[in-house]
Amino acid sequence: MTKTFTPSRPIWCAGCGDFGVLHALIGGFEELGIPEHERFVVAGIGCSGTLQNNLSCYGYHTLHGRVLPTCTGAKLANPELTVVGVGGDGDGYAIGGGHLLHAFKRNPGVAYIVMNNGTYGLTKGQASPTAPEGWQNSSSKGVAQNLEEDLDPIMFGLSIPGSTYLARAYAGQPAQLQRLVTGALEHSRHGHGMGYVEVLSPCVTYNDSYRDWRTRVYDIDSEDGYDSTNKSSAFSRMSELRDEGRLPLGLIYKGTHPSLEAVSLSKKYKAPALHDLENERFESAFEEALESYIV
Ligand SMILES: Cc1ncc(C[n+]2csc(CCOP(=O)(O)OP(=O)(O)O)c2C)c(N)n1
Ligand code: SF4
Ligand SMILES: [Mg+2]
Repeated sequence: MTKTFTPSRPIWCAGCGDFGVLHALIGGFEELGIPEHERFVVAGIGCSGTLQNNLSCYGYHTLHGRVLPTCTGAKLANPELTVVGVGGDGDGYAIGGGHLLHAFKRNPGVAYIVMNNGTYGLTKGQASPTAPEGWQNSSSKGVAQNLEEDLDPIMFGLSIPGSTYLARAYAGQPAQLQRLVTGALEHSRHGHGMGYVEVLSPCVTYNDSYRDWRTRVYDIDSEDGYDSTNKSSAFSRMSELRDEGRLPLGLIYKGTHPSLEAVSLSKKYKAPALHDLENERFESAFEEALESYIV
C-alpha cells in the first residue's frame, strides 16, 4: 500500500443509531488487534452503507443488496482477510433477501452487521420488510401505511440449517452491542462461519423508535435457563417473545457447522490470493492469458 486516506466524518443525522454501530466495529477491530490492511468492509446502499468511509480499512460500496455475495467471494479469494458486511434492513432483507438465505446456508467466514431501522432512510422513509403493520413514517406526507406483517430476521436465520451465530443488539445499549459485534468478528475470523448481528438502529428522521424500542427490548443473555446452543428451543422462545411484543436482545444462537471456506478450499483448490505469483508456472500462464486478449 503506498497511500493511506483519513476516514471521512459520518454524514448521518445527529442521533442516528448507526453512530453506535460504527463505534462498536472500530472497538471490535481494536480489541482483536486486526491490522487496518487486513480489514475489508463491504457496504450496501443506504445511509448505513456509508459506514466503511468512516474507519480505517479497505472498503467497497457494492450494488444494492449484494453485500453478502461480495463478502463471500472476497473471503474465498483471500481467507486471511477479516471480511465484514454492513448495510441496512432494506438492503439486506428486501432486495438482498435471497442472498441472506444462501449466506446463512453456506456459512462463510464473514461478519454481517445489519442496521435495522425499519425504514429506507436514504430514500426518505418508505416501509422496509421490518416495518410493523400499520406503520407510517414520522415526517413525509404521501407515503402509504404499511399493510404487511414485519419480518423477524433472527427467526428466519434460526430456521435455516447451517447458520451458526445469530445475535441482536440495540444501539441504545452500547456495552452489549460491543460484545456481540466483537463476538461476531471472532466467530467469523476463527473459521466458524458467518457471525450475524442485527442491530436495532433508530432512524431519528423517519422512524424515531428509541422510546418504543427502549420499552420493548428484552435481554435474553440474562434469562435463566435460556440455551443459546439449541436451535429449536431458541426458535420457540423467540416466537413466544414476538407474540408478547418483545424485542429479544443478546446472543440468540451459537452453534457449530463447517464454514464455507473450510469445506471448499484445500491444497488442490487454493484461494487465489494465496498462490505464489513468483512461481514460473503461473507467470507463463499469466502471460499466456494476457496474450489471448490481444487481437
Ligand atoms: C437497484 C437499486 N434499487 C433501488 C435503489 C434506491 N435505494 C437507495 S437506498 C435504498 C434503501 C435503503 O434502505 P436501507 O437498506 O434500510 O438503508 P438505510 O438508508 O435505512 O440505512 C433504496 C431502495 C438503488 N440505489 N438501487
Ligand atoms: S435519515 Fe435516518 S438512517 Fe439516514 S442518517 Fe438520518 S437518522 Fe440515520
Ligand atoms: Mg433501513
